[in-house]
Amino acid sequence: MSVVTIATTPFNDQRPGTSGLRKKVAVFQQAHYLENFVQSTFDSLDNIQGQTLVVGGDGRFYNEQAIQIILKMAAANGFSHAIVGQNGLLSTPAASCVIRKYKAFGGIILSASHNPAGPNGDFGIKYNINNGGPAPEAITEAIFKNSQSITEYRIVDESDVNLAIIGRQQLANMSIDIIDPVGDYAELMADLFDFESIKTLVSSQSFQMRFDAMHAITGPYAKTILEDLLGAPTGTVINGIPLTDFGGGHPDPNLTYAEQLVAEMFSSNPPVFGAASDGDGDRNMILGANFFVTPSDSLAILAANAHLVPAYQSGLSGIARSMPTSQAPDRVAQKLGIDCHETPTGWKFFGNLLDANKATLCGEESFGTGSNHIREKDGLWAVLFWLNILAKRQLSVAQIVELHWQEYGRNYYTRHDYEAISSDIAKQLMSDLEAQLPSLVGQQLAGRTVAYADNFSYKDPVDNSVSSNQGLRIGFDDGARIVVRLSGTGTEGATLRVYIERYENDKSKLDQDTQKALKPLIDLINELAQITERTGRTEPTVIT
Ligand code: G16
Repeated sequence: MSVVTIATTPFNDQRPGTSGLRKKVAVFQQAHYLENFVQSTFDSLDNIQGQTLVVGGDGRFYNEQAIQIILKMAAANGFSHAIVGQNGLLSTPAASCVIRKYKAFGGIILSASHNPAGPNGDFGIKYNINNGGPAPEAITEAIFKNSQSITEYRIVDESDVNLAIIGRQQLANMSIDIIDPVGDYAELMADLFDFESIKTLVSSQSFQMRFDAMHAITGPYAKTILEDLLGAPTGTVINGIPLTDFGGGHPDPNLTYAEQLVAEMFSSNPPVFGAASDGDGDRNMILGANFFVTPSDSLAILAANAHLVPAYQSGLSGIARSMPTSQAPDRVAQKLGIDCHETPTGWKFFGNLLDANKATLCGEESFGTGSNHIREKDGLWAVLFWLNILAKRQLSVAQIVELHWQEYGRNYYTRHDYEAISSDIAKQLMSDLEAQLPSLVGQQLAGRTVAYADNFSYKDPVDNSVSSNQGLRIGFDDGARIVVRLSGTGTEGATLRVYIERYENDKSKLDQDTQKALKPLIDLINELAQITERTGRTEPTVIT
């Protein structure tokens, strides 16, 4: 076999963030940059000889070139088999599904999620373990450590693989199966949900829906599942052709970036159901006619209605949410008599809970929801879950949410993002705010008493590992909370995220404007952290 060993030197910026390594494309295109990270990843894994690796990505610029390099390095490092999505495509949830279904050793997913793509955009890479989920911190830290001392990498000197043709090929000692990226995933969805009821719903004259794939990976998945298998009319899926630059857009399914869908759903004659997914297909946004469902409420509502879905009708073992996600799911868990686990931001923290059957449903405020069917969050899964509920309850999205608030009370919730601010200013803001925290406890602020103020630390109940420094929290005696943290997924300067929530159970006060309902808390954190003075920003870049 034609293995070549290439001498290299370390790059100092290869520590994976919230979800893998994300950098500008130009950074990845530097000589040896991708290779160093891939070799550091393989070196952090034991016993890869003779194993199967799944490889695929969201189709963004540089996806195919990166896959050719990764396959040649996988062959040189001893993998005997690779499974690759046709044309290098696999959504993140589909990659998780394929890793689990074919009992692969792990997978490499190429994506920078919702970050813009193209030659001047972002690229990303992450390693997933054999449960189909993102590598835990012990592995990501080992990768980083290896990347700091790497001196060489191994690659086979062979011609490129033909990624376009489904079937088996050989690359040195490694066989490669190029698979249909959609098939296994669509089969799994059909196992989980009541497709017959959804078919009846989506084909009825009174039901119109729109799914915005934002020119990213979910186009082919949504077309196959929603239009071909479930019979939704052609045209239900918009922006359905994946483009290497996502059409110049920002495929982040939120009220700011999913402009076309939002305009239609808030028009005078809107469809009754709208949804969007992101670059790699793991996020979702759910809309009704003139109605936005916050991701935190969505998780709570899925949990409260899970008995209507075949896969979950026998009950949930627990729920898990990230710390900054609102406490709406906690109320459902309490009613169901199950635990609601609170983890740091990052889907990787749910893996152990799902594997140990301590949680069935998981979710994050960052437009991610998922379950134990795979080990990634899953955009289309959430859409199908909502369709299944709508089909069974025969109510509108707004009615379902409002009835939920009537029963459980409402957690008013918002996130304010200040993107691309100076890293130094952001770090100083965080450390100055953290220094104030001890003195806040017991104080009366924004009309309520501070019950606790700390930097969140998480002890995994399965392996007892501890992750500290996971976000600053100010909690009040009435359950209101303010959380401040820096994003771990940006590639330009720092992104400050401020999360604000308060609970309301007065039935006459459940339909207030969110920003107004939270104004005293928004003003408070702006003052405590001196956001405008320090960043020069008078408004957040994105409000969700
Ligand atoms: C990733 C992670 C999520 C996280 C989100 C935001 O999502 O998988 O768990 O909530 O980033 O993280 P941060 O607040 O650190 O930017 P995705 O969809 O970008 O892969």
